[in-house]
Amino acid sequence: MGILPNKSNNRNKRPVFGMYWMYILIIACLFGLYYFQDSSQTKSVDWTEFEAAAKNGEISKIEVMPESGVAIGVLTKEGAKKQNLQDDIRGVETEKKIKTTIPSTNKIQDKIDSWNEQLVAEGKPEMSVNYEKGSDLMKLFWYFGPILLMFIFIIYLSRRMSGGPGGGGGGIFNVGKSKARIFDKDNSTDVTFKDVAGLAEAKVEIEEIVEFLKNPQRYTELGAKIPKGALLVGPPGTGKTLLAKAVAGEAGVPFLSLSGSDFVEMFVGVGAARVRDLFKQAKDKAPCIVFIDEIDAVGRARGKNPNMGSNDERENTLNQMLTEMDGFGSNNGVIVLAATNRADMLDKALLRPGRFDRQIYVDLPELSDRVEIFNVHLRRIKTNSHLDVEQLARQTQGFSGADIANVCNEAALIAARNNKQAVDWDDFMAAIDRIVGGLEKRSRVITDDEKFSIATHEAGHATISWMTEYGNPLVKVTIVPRGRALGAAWYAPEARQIIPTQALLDTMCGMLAGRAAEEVFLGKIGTGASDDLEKTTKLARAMVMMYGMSEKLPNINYNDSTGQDYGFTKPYSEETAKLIDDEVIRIINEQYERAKSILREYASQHNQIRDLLVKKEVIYNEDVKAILGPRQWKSRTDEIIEINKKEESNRKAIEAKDSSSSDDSDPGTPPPFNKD
Ligand code: NHX
Ligand code: ZN
Repeated sequence: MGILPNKSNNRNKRPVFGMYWMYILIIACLFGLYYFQDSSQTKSVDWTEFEAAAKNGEISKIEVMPESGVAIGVLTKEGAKKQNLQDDIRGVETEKKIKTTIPSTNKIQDKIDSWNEQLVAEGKPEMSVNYEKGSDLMKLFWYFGPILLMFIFIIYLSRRMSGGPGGGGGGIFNVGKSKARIFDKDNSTDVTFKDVAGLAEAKVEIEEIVEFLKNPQRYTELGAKIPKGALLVGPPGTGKTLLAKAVAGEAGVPFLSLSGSDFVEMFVGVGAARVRDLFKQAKDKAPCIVFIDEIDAVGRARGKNPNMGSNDERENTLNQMLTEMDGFGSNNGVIVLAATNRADMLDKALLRPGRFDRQIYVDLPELSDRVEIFNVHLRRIKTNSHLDVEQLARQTQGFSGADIANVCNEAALIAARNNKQAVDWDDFMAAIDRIVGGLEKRSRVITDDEKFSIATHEAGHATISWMTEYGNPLVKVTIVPRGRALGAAWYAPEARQIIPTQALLDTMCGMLAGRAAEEVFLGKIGTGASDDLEKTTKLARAMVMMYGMSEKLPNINYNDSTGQDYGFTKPYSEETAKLIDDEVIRIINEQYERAKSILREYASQHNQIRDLLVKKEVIYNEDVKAILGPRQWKSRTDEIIEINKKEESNRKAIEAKDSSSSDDSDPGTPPPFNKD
């Protein structure tokens, strides 16, 4: 994976080579500077001249470098005058020196000593001697060492940036190159459409894109234009990237994959340069597919007020992308796929015809899809032979494909931890609990008193959800601490296409039931219900502001689905704000009172559930059923399963009929015309 083909490899190397010349140039300049900026003037003299100067007291200091056999004398003012070195460079007072080669290094100290004796005798100041170990070269090193180290560090950094998986376009001097990873014949993904479970409709659409690339003439002959781009939209983990990978695996054309955030860099203009480079690369390789994951990183709607300014760079990148997509003709075989989970936040210009004109929705998997997804992941896992996959799918309402993969893996881990031969139902249940609720914390110390309150709270949830029409079907109730929660009632939420008002009210009633039970049966309330209250309040607010379901503000939606903030200005008046608040409070109060009255009505059953909870810590749907009796209302999930079964048997019946009757008559022949 991630190996770039030769062509772009060459392209990436050239600038790096050029850089070496630049480094050399810079180093040469520094050397030059060293020689010019040396603040001393040095004159080379022969030994006799040097000796004369020393004896005359014209030297104040001698530096001896025994290794190179050089002695340098720092001249006094008079000495400098004598040597004609008195000119100061640019008015800066500098040290003037004379330099000579020493005839015999080992006798130099004796010589200097004798000169000094003579100077002292004449009443002149002594010369100080300084032996320097290093040669000129050593000095140079001390001077340039730090700079050199810095350069090595920079080179190392730029090397590292260009390295790593994907390799392409790295290095601080290659910022303008696109970072696309390329999959082609030599290194393709081994994902195919078979690995994509569920997503039936999305698969059809995307298979058509593969068709466009494989035989474009079929479409162009009829005058159809081949679309330039398709947007995969859906919540995280639903398999957008997987779909794209499957396209790569199936199409048999090169596939350039990169993420929207790859365009983002701190330097100005880099994003746009990368977009340009990407499309250039794509055109070279046409027919091919470009896949941009998380396109919202660049494609978010451009700001309305330009003086904000902070996102200029992203806008440039987006503009460049729009231009590029307009720029290439529709029939040159480049199709751009992009994935996002927030299509509503994307700039409208990206979505107009000629750019990403097709949107492929990749939704959370439905029940039957989840069965398929489970089957795909269970292929790799050694499971107990009688694992009920359908039941697993029922218990994972609202899970994405990635979540299901996680469940399967977690279940296998749990089974392995317990030294099991195969992964069984309990492991899957534990895995689901773990993923939804976090780690179990049996070590948390809970007093009997607290246990009683927790059980009261949870039994309240259980009772209400059982006794309301739209209450979610209960799976189990537990008072074993898990994650941040001390106890929980677990439901298998029902996937409804349309949610009636009453369903929202019942849900709120169920969420308030914990607090209500505390009030009714304990006579005091605690802090624990904060999360319940938060969810309830959000739901009540959504009812008023989003669904237009309140009495005083019916049919009004103040929700902004484009994701752009109103900032400080609200689209409604102060009076309306007050009305909203009043309605939210009214709805919550009503449901709270309702919860309390239901709890009072079923007080004995509630108390039975509570006591059972205290005793067993975990109770299941059947236990609650034994106390409260079977629910009056039909579960929608059951209905769906019935519908699915009916459809399946219908299909089978038709198939059987087709295969038996296909020889007898040709159903494709239209009935003969009747001439009057
Ligand atoms: C605390 N936790 O924070 C303790 C440890 C009322 C019996 N002092 O409503 O556990 O009080 O029906 C996600 C999930 C906060 C976010 C659970 C944020 C729990 C849970 C506080 C049961 N079950 N409350 C519940 C609970 C608590 C809390 C959460 C969260 C309790 C209640 C937590
Ligand atoms: Zn609760």
